[in-house]
Amino acid sequence: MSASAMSDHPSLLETGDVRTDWTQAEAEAIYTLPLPDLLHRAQSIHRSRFDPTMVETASLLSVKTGGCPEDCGYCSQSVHNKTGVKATKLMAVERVIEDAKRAKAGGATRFCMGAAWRSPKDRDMDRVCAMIEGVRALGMETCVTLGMLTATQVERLNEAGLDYYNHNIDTSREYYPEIATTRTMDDRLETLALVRAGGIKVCCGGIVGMGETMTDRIAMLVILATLERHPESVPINMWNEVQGTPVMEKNQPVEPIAFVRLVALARILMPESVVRLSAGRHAMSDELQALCFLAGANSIFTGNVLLTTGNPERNKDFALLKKLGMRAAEAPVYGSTDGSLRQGNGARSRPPGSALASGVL
Ligand code: SAM
Ligand code: DTB
Ligand code: SF4
Repeated sequence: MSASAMSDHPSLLETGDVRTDWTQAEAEAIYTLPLPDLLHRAQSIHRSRFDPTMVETASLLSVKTGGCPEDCGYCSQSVHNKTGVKATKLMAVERVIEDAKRAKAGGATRFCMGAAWRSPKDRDMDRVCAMIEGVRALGMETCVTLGMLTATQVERLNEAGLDYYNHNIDTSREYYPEIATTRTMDDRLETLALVRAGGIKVCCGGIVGMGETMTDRIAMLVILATLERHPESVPINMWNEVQGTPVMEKNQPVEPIAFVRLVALARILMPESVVRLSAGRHAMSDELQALCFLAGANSIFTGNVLLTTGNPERNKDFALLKKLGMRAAEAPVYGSTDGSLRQGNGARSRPPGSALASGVL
């Protein structure tokens, strides 16, 4: 290597051991590497754990929309924001399973169900658990995002066979009070710790484009990468514009190369995690998404609606993957060979139809 920045930073030559002691300074040094060095390092790590041509496809359904008491300034579903989103009741189990069947027929391997709650009521848990059992019986991986949980609720979800719990930290500790005041970063971390201790895999990431600085974005990834165990799944959302939210006033479109750098940083800090290019793809060019895949992103949501906002048409996504010589994984993707086993739950067998990924090296 010529006199590139790599040689000035011996620690940057390391090749992707799983570490949980990252510092902000180290992360910033990686983030600011010359782009060729940054992408090379991210690709090398990505290839050491995953098939770089394979992308996981997940499908998302809002099973309970709107009317949420939390004041998250970015969200269409908060009662504090005048966004025109109509509040609905928790969906019937049968309708959810119909949707999951359609998602499976469309090739999705994971089905994620979201509810606009601060936390679920115990009386909601029976129905949510029935949804999880029904989706699992189709041979799909399950993920739910329901807000804050108690240890008993985690136990119930685990008994229902839940694979992943999504609970995002959303931004840095410093910027958090700017985007929500009815809950704190520590509340989020508490639920994440309960989920982890309960033996359910963790899906945790955040949002960029809410007026935060580059330092905040990096700090958010450092929080994730210094958890006792990295989240198995890391969704990176580009804020999807929602008229009537406070974030609309402060949002700053993220410069595309800065976004690619962030994806590469996530891949480098968390080598075995699946990094999902989540919300915001419908505003991204094919070229930007391609660069994100090169930087180590290996999961997307498919289907033209996320929870309440837009996502690219399925056909458009599959055309893009084809153009790039990439493909959707037909079985769940894991970043390590023991990824099929839950922590703290013994060697439970996988749901029918799932196998260790063709996407795993
Ligand atoms: N109420 C639960 C909670 O907040 O944990 C689950 C549903 S909430 C909508 C799930 C996640 O969606 C949020 O944590 C946030 O990261 C993401 N999100 C919400 N609105 C978004 C937007 N407009 N653009 C991008 N991501 C968004
Ligand atoms: C995540 O990180 N992104 C998804 C999923 N987890 C639940 C949600 C994106 C929501 C985008 C805004 C909406 O559609 O309302
Ligand atoms: Fe409610 Fe979740 Fe939206 Fe916050 S992000 S307002 S908790 S639905």
